[in-house]
Formats: sequence, structure tokens, C-alpha cells
Amino acid sequence: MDTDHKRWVGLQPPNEWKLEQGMDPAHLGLRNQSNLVIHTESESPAETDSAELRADADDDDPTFVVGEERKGWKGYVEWEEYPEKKAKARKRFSRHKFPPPPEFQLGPVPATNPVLEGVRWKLWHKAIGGALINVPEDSWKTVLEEKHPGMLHLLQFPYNGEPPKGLLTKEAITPNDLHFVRNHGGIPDIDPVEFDLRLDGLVNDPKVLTLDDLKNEALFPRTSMLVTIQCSGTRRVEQIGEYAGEGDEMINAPWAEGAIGTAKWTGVSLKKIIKYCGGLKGDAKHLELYGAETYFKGGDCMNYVVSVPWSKVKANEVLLAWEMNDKPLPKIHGFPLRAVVMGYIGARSVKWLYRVKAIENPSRAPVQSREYLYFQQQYGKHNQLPTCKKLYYVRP
Ligand SMILES: Nc1nc2c(c(=O)[nH]1)N[C@H]1C(S)=C(S)[C@@H](COP(=O)(O)O)O[C@H]1N2
Ligand SMILES: [Mo]
Repeated sequence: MDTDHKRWVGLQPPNEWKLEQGMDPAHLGLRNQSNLVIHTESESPAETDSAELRADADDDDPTFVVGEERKGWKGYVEWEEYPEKKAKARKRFSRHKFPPPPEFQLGPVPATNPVLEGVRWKLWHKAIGGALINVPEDSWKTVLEEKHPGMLHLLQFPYNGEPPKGLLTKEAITPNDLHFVRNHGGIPDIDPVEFDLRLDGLVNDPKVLTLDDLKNEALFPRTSMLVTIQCSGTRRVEQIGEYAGEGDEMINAPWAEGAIGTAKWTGVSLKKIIKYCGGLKGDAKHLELYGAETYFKGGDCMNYVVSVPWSKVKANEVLLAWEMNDKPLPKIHGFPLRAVVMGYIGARSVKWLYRVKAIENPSRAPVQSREYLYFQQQYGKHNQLPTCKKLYYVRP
């Protein structure tokens, strides 16, 4: 693997990522949005003072410390099990002022690499503090360790990056260090020996399985599948050119054409694991998948949660994988265990998977119920209420 980052400095002129993807800004033609009026809830968006962001004596609940959830699970905080912890985090969050989103919306896409820094996301992690405080820096280190130095970094944190088109199309199977990355939060660092996967909800026989259990071929047949994963955000930069958005964080990563990758994934079919749990109880029709990192949405902390229908699982189209192209899963791609869901948008292929819960209806978690929605043309994204309610635009 090419790890000589210095060798790449200067090789990639600032605009290279757009030129190479056929996105020369000269042809993009951003709509002039300069006469939009921006309203925010606080009158002045206020300079964010980093001292203000420390969870200090000023906090009305100094006993609220966000700790590491489990030994050997760095960067994992459990939110879904603890509504009172979520409520405290929300309160702490509301004590801080953050700059409005996102950095570039009313101007052209910056020609830097990283294109965007993700300032708000970093500040959100600092504001909650505790186990999350170093997550932005640690995650960036992982990017530099695991990804190809030629990657186009669209968003530094949460890390979103795509390979230059020339390298992506060179081989049918995308090398691990060139496979695109789409993260909604930090990169957890989980000790595989301490790891386990919990299976609960509407299964007849709930289980907790270690990696060794999952890899035990006497229990589960091992499967390898060649799968292309594509992010539904791919080519978003063209959408941004058409319509800069509503201050919705959805616009954050200006993907060109590279949010697609093909790999040989090895693991076990989730169907076999559900069978091992005695199958589903009567009304269960969906499997909710939990990812370990912290995601922020509208002032709330949560884990990354989506679901897949049982029919998909039954068809052996949901793999729980620990190998990518015959190598251990890279940290950035979900180590030690991820879901690979065939034929669905990438968002369902949950990384850092630590829990599978059988449920009756599709997940109501925000990633699935408030984002990653398709709108009919007649309806249009622009007629939607922005999911980030604090900021909205009014057309004059
Ligand atoms: N836990 C977790 N799983 C996740 C995500 C995430 O942010 N957190 N992003 C999803 C999205 S939107 C995509 S497109 C794919 C990308 O997978 P990759 O980063 O391995 O290419 O992971 C999905 N799984
Ligand atoms: Mo995605």
C-alpha cells in the first residue's frame, strides 16, 4: 500500500478532484442564491469560543460524564439504551452555540483537499466531551493510516472520501485503500477480543456471539460475496449546483462520481444467525442494525441505526462481514464486523455493527426515517421542511 503521503503533495492541484471527476467548476454554474435571507434561531450565530465548549463547572450537571461504554471499545457510547443519557446530552448541547451549517452552501464548492473540514461536527463531539473528545483527531489518523494518499477528502470529519476516477476505474475490484468511505460520525476502535454481537428483540432465543463464534464454521457456513456498494449521495456535487439546499446537513459531502466500490466480502449470512437464534417471533419482519459510533442529529446524540426487511435477509442478501478482499476489515470500513446489504443503498450496510434487533416495522431511527428518503420530482426536496429546524431560508 502506498503510504507516502508527502509524495502526493503538489501532485494534485487544488482543483484536480473536480477536473478529474469531470466536474470543472466552470461548467457547474452554481445558481445565484445571494438574495436568500437566512434566519437562525439565535440572532447572532456567535463566534464559537472553544473555551465555551468544554464541559466545565458552568455545566448544570457536572456529574454527567460520557464514558467509554465497554472495555476495549474506544469511541463507542451507547445512546439507544439510555433515554436519560440522551436527554442530558441534549441539554448540554443546547448550552453551546455552533456556527451555522454548512461551510460552503451559498458559495462555490471549495477547491481544497479536504474540501470541507466539518467544523460543526468536531465541535459537537467536543461539546459532549468525555469518550468523544478525541474522536475527530483519532479518526483522521485512521484515514491517513488506512486510505490511499490520492483520496479526495470531501469532508474531513465525519470522514467522507472518494478515490480519483482514474484509480477507481483501473481495476474491477476496488483495493481497500481506495474504496470510498462514507461516515456519519467518528471511527470506533474496537478490540476484537472484547467484541461481541448482540441479537435480541423478537427472536425466539436471544444470543450474544463473539467473533470466534461467528467464525466457527461448525456453527455457521462461511460465505464470500463480490458486492458493489454505492452511496446514494454519489454525484451530489451536481445536485448542489442545481440547488444549494436548505441548510440541511444532507448537502455536506460534495460527492463527485466516486462514491462506489466493489469488494469481496467474507463473513456469514445474517439468515444463518437468525436461525441460530431460533428464528423470528410471529410479528417480526425487520432487523434493526446498530452501529457503534455517535451520530448527531438536530441536537440529539444517537447510534447509527437502520433496518433491513426479513425478506432481504431470507434471500441471503445480508452478510455480516469481517474480511474485505481477503484482508481483515479496515477500521474505517467497520472493523471488527459490518453488514453488507446487497442491492440497497450503502446506508443500510452498517459498519461497527454491535447489535441486531428483530422488530415489527421498519426502523424509525432518524437515519432511515428522516434521511435517505427519495422524493418524487413533483414534491421535491426543496418543498420539504429542513431536517435541521434551527435554520431556514426564505426566498424573497
Ligand atoms: N455505523 C455506520 N455504518 C454506516 C455508515 C455510518 O456512517 N455509520 N454509513 C453508511 C453509508 S451512508 C454508506 S454509503 C456505507 C459506506 O460504506 P464504506 O464507508 O465502507 O464505503 O456505509 C454505511 N454504513
Ligand atoms: Mo451512503
